[in-house]
Amino acid sequence: MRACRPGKAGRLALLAAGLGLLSACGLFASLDPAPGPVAIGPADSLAGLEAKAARVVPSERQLRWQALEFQAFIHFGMNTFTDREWGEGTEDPELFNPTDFSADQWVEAVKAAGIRGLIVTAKHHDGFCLWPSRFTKHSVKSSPWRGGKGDVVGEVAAACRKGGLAFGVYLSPWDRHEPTYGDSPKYNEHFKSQLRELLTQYGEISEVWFDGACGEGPNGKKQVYDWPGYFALIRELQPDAVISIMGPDARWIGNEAGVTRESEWSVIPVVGQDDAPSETNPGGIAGLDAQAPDLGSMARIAEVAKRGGRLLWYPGQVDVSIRPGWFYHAAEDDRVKPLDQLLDIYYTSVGGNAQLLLNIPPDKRGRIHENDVRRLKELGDRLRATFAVNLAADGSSEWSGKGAKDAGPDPAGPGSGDDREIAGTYGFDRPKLFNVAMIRENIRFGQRVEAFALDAWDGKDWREIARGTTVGYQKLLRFPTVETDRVRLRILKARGQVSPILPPAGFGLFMDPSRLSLPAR
Ligand code: FUL
Repeated sequence: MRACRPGKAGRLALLAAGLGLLSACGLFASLDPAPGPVAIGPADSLAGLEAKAARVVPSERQLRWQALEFQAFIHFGMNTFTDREWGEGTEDPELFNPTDFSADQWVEAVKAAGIRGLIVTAKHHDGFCLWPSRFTKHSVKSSPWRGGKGDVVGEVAAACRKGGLAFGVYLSPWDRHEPTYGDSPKYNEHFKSQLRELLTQYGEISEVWFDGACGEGPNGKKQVYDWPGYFALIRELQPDAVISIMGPDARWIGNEAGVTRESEWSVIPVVGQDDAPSETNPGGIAGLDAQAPDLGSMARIAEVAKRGGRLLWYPGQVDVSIRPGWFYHAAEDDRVKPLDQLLDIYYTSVGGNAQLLLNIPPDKRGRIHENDVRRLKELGDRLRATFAVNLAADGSSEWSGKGAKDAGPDPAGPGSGDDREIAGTYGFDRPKLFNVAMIRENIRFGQRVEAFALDAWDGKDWREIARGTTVGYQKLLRFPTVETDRVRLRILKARGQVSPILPPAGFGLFMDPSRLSLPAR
């Protein structure tokens, strides 16, 4: 077996520079990667649509966001003290009084799980602000906590910075306290003023999370949100911040149970040309049903093309709580999700081309409860034990078949057409024992794999140990323990070329020691 040392980064840089020059001359314009939307319409053939889908790539801010992989969601606020999930907006600020608040304890607890970012509910639907906003009295400044001088958002931002976590804010557009809510222009100004405070007073904000929930009934208040105005303000003040859910950068996975699709696509077709979110269909921008079972197959792309629309890079985020509720309830202290369930969620989200946003609600002390702290540490210990050593890192690898060159931004060419099976073979000088595999596409060049299979050499023949559909940012596979000195990854179906998937960054084999006893198949 031949050792493969492709010097990939350098070659890709040259390739990208070359294509840049060619496209500047107009020669390669149609093959450029497209960080923005790509229009699709009824005139596009299936092959044309496939080539377009292969060109769609993430923005730099989406790339950074995806690499966070696993973030903490922190629901903390008035509901923590009233034992509710949705406040009415009439709660007395006197009730907000954490007795032993520690943002450093939150950061330490979530870092133990391997979490890389944190998003705090700066304002939930009840309108109570965790920072001393100048635009309402309904905030920490009217509470007894720290004599009305406290600022939860400020302390959490500082603790995240100190602890090396990305810091994001959840700001509920629906506000049950604010009197201007429903007087659309006035509330929009109010909301933008609050956004401006959050975006200018707390350093770098990595993500702004806009919740789509609104419980106003048919006789309730009707607020027409100025989404373009909100987005423009965020882009102006924090250009690197990802706008999630009711925003253009990351979509809701479609449920709050931690479930991803078998085929999770980041290249998503949406009907129409409007980035503003749909209020009748919360969870993403207009033209997308975030809960639909199929968001990105070629059949779905063709269906949207018939009506006219766009292809977007719009990756999924999985928000799920470690307990039944989003906010802390003492009655749920014994209902922290078991480790195995959290691991399943981790493997299917972080390992299923999505980002995991795990909610951990601090208690009335303002600390993460001991039971949750313990579970987070167990989760982190297990992940660290599994992923400490990439067993494929010291092997040799060979990438063969029609796509056996860096695909770059060109989706056509070798590897395209009907016969496009390509394979990577990874060999080791001695047998390895493993039960987890990692596969990654280089998403800078888009998401292209539609089906793959993983084989192990049993001494006489190849034996399939796993198969799947999409890969995207990362696919993690679990299977009974295998011992072999050779594995093979076959790409069975792809939208054009696929860059070689090489260890250690693109391909990995790992051993989860707690599952060592599972028999080899
Ligand atoms: C929902 C909200 O209504 C819940 O209270 C929670 O914040 C969840 C993350 O989103 O839409």
